[in-house]
Amino acid sequence: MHNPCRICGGTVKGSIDLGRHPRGNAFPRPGETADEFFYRLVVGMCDVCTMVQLLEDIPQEVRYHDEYPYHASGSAIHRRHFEEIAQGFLDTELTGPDPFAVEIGSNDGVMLARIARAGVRHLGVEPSRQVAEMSRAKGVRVLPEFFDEGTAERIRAEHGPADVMFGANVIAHISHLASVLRGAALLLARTGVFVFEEPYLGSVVEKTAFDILYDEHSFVFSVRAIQAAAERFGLELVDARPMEIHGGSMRYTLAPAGARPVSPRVGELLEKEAAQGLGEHATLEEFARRARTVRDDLTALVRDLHAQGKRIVGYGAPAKITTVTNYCGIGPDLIPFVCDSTPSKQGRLVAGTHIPVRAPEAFSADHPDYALLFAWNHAEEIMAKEREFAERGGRWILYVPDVHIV
Ligand code: JHZ
Ligand code: ZN
Repeated sequence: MHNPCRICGGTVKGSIDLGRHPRGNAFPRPGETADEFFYRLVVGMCDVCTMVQLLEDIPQEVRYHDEYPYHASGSAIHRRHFEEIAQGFLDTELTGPDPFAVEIGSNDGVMLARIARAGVRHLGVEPSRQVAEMSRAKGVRVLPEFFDEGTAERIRAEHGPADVMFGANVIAHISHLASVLRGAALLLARTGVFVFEEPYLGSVVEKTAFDILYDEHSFVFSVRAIQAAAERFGLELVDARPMEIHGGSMRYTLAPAGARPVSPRVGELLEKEAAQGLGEHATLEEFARRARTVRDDLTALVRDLHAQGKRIVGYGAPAKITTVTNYCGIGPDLIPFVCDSTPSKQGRLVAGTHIPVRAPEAFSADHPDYALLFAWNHAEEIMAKEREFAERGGRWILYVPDVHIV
């Protein structure tokens, strides 16, 4: 399978083929599963600019609909993370006269609410109605649209240039990334910055975190690919910082070309990426082999425990659960339910495998023998919350970076 690169037009060769998958965040209601949408989950790298991308593209209106179920404020650690980002902007970039901040994909307003409380001019660009309403309730101003070049032009005409543009776990979702970068170049003040953080290819490869691959992640960014993409559209990568969040992310800072000094971190990270072989097809092919091993080990373990009469339930229903359960063929016969704290996911099913999602009380009311931790990036927070489970002899099953029991 080959495709033209969405950024530079080079050739993208499909190196990781995980087979047919439904949408990661579809979470259908029982009775809504008859005509589920499936696509072929194939990921590859551009042989010119090295951008890692999905080969098949699902229309954004299908993915980010009114009931988009992911809430960015769904974990205490995430809430703190986003409040710190907002405070950081208030202390540094938003100190001039009448500053203006724009967030792409502002979700439930977890970041912008802090900026709104400080009385700073801001605008969230968020097409999914339910989360947009949640942010309005926090005093956040929202434009219910998808961000692209045209939106950027209209925002600039109405509000003037932006001192800060921000996006978290959304920029890599936008298949028209070229238009977003053109839009950023249009909307940013000469002294402004475009900061975004997204799951990092280096961490995904290092941890064999194949479950980060699903329909929403049109791209998996690296420092090298973002540097090249920025350059094409009159921007410059001036900083990159690794983050722990979401199992390993990178925060990129772009500025108008030549406007700011480039941090030495950029060069250091580029060297590290070269040493890790991130720009090579062979690295992705090796990743695909390791993903198959994880799949075989996890399936064997779950089947074996089930055959021994052990009760296993799932913990957390992140979008990732859709990839891992569909890829491994794990359904409600092996995992009768998965618990998740997000109200909009409860009472629904994991797409494709139809494992029911229930409230966390279903877990604590009747502890199983084993809990398969799908929200592995929240392990610390969840294990602390569910200490009693382990104290009573319950064991956690993890599959990142390999299958193990703790
Ligand atoms: P979590 C999200 O992916 C969505 P997901 C998105 N597509 C993206 O790009 C990536 O992030 C990077 C639950 N939970 O954060 C809440 C508990 O039940 O790993 C969530 O449903 N109890 C935008 O969906 C899920 O786990 C808890 O105590 O992979 C975690 O989802 C905690 C802490 C969480 O994101
Ligand atoms: Zn390319």
